[in-house]
Amino acid sequence: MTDGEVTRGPVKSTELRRHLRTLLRERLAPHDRLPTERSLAEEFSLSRLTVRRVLDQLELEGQVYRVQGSGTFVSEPRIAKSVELTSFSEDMRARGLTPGSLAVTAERVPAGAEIGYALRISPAEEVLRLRRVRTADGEPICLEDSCLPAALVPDDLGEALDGSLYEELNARYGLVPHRAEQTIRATVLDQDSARALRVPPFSPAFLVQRTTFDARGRAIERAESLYRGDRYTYQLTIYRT
Ligand code: 16G
Repeated sequence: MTDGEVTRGPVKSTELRRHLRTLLRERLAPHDRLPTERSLAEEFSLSRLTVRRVLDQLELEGQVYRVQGSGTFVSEPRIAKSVELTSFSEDMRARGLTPGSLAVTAERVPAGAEIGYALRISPAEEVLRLRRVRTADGEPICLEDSCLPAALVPDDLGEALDGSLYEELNARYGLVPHRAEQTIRATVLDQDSARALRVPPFSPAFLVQRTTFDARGRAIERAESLYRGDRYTYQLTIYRT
C-alpha cells in the first residue's frame, strides 16, 4: 500500500468501483475481458490487493467471473424474474431468450406426506413427478421438480415435456394455473445440482417452492425450482395498502 493510498485509499477504491460499474453497464458486453488488476492498480494508484478486493465484490454480486490465468470477464446479465404466475417458457420468451429443457424424467410415485399435504391429497395417492433442467438459449439456469396429481394428469406427457408444461396441461386437460402459494429462500447447490447447472458446487441459488391451483381451487402442481443465484434477480412491484 502506498502512502497516497493510506489517506486516499477509500476514496480511490470508491472511484474504481464506480469506474468499473460504468464500464460494465455501458461499455462492455458479456464475456468481454476487464482491464487487468495491474493496469487498474496503476491507473487508480491503488495496491493490487485493494483492486482484487473490489473485483472480489463484483464477483460475489455475480457481475463478473474469473478464469484462472486468463483474467476477469463480464457475466451474462441476470434474468429479472417477476413474482407473477408465469411459466418458465413465458419468462424466457419475454426476455428474448429461447426456453428449453434437458434431462427430462417422468415417473409415477406415491405423493408422500409433504407433497400430499401441499397438493391436498393423501400420501398414498399417486403423483406424476417431472424433473427438468431448464435452459435459456441452451444454457442451464434452473432445475425444476414438479409433482402433479396423477388423477388430474392421466398420461405421462412424454415428448411434450421438452416444451411448456403449462401449455400442455391446458391443451390436454384444460388445466389452467390461476393462483399460487409461493416461498423463496436462499440456498446452496449440492454437487449433483451444481453439475446439472454447470456451476461450481455450493454456488448460491434461490429455492422457490410453489403450489399452484386452478380457478376451481384444485391444487394442480407442487413444484420446487432451483434458480442459479448468479443469473436471477427477483423483482416485485409492491403496493402500499
Ligand atoms: C415455472 C414454475 C413451475 C412450472 C413451470 C412451467 C416457478 C417457481 N415454477 O418455472 O412450477 O412447472 O413454470 O413452465 O415459478 P413451462 O410451461 O415452461 O414448462
